[in-house]
Amino acid sequence: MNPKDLGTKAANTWCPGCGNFAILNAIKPVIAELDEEGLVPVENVVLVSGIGCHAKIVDYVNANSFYTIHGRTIPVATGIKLANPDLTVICFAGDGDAYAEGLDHLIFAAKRNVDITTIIHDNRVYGLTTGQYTPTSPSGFKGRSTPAGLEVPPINPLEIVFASGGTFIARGYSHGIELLKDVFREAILHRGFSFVDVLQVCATFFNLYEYYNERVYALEEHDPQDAARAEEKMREWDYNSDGSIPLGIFYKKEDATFGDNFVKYRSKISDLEGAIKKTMEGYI
Ligand SMILES: Cc1ncc(C[n+]2csc(CCOP(=O)(O)OP(=O)(O)O)c2C)c(N)n1
Ligand SMILES: [Mg+2]
Repeated sequence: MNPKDLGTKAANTWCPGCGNFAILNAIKPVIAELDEEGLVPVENVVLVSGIGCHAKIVDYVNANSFYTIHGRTIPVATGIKLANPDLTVICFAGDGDAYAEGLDHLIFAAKRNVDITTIIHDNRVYGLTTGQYTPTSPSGFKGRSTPAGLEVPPINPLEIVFASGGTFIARGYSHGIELLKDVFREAILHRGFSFVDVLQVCATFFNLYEYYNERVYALEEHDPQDAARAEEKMREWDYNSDGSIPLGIFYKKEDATFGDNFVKYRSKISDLEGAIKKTMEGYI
């Protein structure tokens, strides 16, 4: 399959220079390649998005998709995966979507190890609603809702997902698509909850290209199974500092998924139902 076959006729309304183009141009060849290799047939792919500039990505990829409401990308994706475990479910969420209104869902998906891939378009701003701060906006950020400069420090989403039990944690950057492609491919193939925070520049409301270009580097000779080292790397840049910004796969671990545990629970509960019925029969 040619990535061009995954294009649609929908008019693209992202601003010139938007980092979402890189995510779109990275995900299409990955989906095409996985289909070509027989690893993930495209008809089994479901894309799920929230509400925001990022969410429009599902209009631009010719695959099954579901537009959810703001902040509810992950629970809808979880339901789809539980209902049909044969599907490969990929979420596209914004930083507002996943770290503000939907943060509880992110934590629980990581805790439960739901077998879905979550790609966060982390532009560190509410793009669609024209420039309010989000949980990853740095201190001092001046936007629509904080014209005098934000006084609250940002969260580090990688550490939150790690602390919650996430089994695949990565960071990408929307300048250049090769690293994004590698990370997306590994994330989709990982069995369990895959989390990719993409530093996706909003050219209109928070243009960080220069800032990132001076600081990003790709993780090399890093063992993603080394949890202590992974955490150290996640802390190297805390979203508010001037430190170097590592990109790539920080952490990876094989573990039972929510689906595995759900099946286990179902069989235990049916045994229990039998026992309860027997006890009740004694009373009737
Ligand atoms: C339930 C609900 N809450 C709030 C909104 C308003 N709203 C729409 S998009 C958005 C923020 C989008 O920011 P983000 O998720 O970071 O996406 P981006 O536009 O930056 O890609 C908000 C608050 C809404 N549509 N629905
Ligand atoms: Mg955003």
